[in-house]
Amino acid sequence: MSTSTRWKKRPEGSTWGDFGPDDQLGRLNLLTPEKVKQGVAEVKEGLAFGLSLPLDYPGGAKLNPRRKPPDLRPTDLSGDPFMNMPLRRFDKRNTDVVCDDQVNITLQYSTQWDTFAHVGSWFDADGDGEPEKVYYNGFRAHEDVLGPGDLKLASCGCGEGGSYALKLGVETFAVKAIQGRGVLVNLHAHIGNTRERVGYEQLMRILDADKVAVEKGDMLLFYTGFADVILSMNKGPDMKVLNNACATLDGRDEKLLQWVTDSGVAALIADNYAVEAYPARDTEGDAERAALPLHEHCLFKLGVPLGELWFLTDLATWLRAHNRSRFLLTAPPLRLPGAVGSPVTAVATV
Ligand code: UVW
Repeated sequence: MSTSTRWKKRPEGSTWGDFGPDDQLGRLNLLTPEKVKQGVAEVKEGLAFGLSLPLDYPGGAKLNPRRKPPDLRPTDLSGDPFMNMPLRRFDKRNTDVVCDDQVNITLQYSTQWDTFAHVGSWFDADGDGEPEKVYYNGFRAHEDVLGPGDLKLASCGCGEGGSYALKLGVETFAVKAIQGRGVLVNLHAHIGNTRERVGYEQLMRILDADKVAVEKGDMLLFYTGFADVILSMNKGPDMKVLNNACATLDGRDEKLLQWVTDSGVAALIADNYAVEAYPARDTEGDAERAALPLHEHCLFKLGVPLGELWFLTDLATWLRAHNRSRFLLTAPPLRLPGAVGSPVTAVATV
């Protein structure tokens, strides 16, 4: 392990270096054995809630044209699709019938984790006056996070057109496993289905009204109702409705960003598209800054993973009916080396 940082300057208000010069886990370091025990202490009924949408929702590619629904196919041996395949084809004595499939999946199409390799920034980490493309803790584009054409791609067995996060990839989250205490904020109970950008003041009012306490190392989940609207569209998302549906966090609100820093939350998760409003910018002639300020703050500066498009409805309904907000959250991503995001089938246990 190196003792010196890979940067000379760190972004103002960042945690770079605080968890060590080589850290790739950020605030997930706060998911200590103590934190897991605090989560386990919230298991009183033994009821488990699955927190994933069907991974073929939202449906189509309208929510984000780059992201396509999963394409599921049988594996195939010399042109024979392995679906309902009688193994007697290979040996007359075999009685087995076998199905075996594969998927081409956009990792951030549906319920997902964003890693710290998902969003970085132009920043002068070398202190030489020239900004470069850099990620959490000073990891570099083209050196640590590789894309098409990067020479190092060959070292990870990728073809020229491939991509591979040598550092900050989702496998680091998978090895950590991501388990601890979850705390749910029910924004939908206060805001309903109207689009509202929730800033610091409003969030504090809601936490206060619902007596929700957030402590260092908690994973914080926001139920907005957005995933319910998506589900109601039956894989035909209507962007006119979705662009104006349900609460989002206001990433432009500096006080909210400061609260994310001060609260010590280990992860931010929502049932909506990007946790924050996207695009955040809504005025012409705005100053130069991130299109996704909460992403920049969490993924680039603090090392706080973002969970998006989770299915929180059943959990939120149960918690509200039982006057509770805390639970055990278990949410490992796929252990897929080199990926910058991952589907997640999280479980909340109350
Ligand atoms: C975007 O590219 C908008 O990413 P995310 O899935 O994090 O919202």
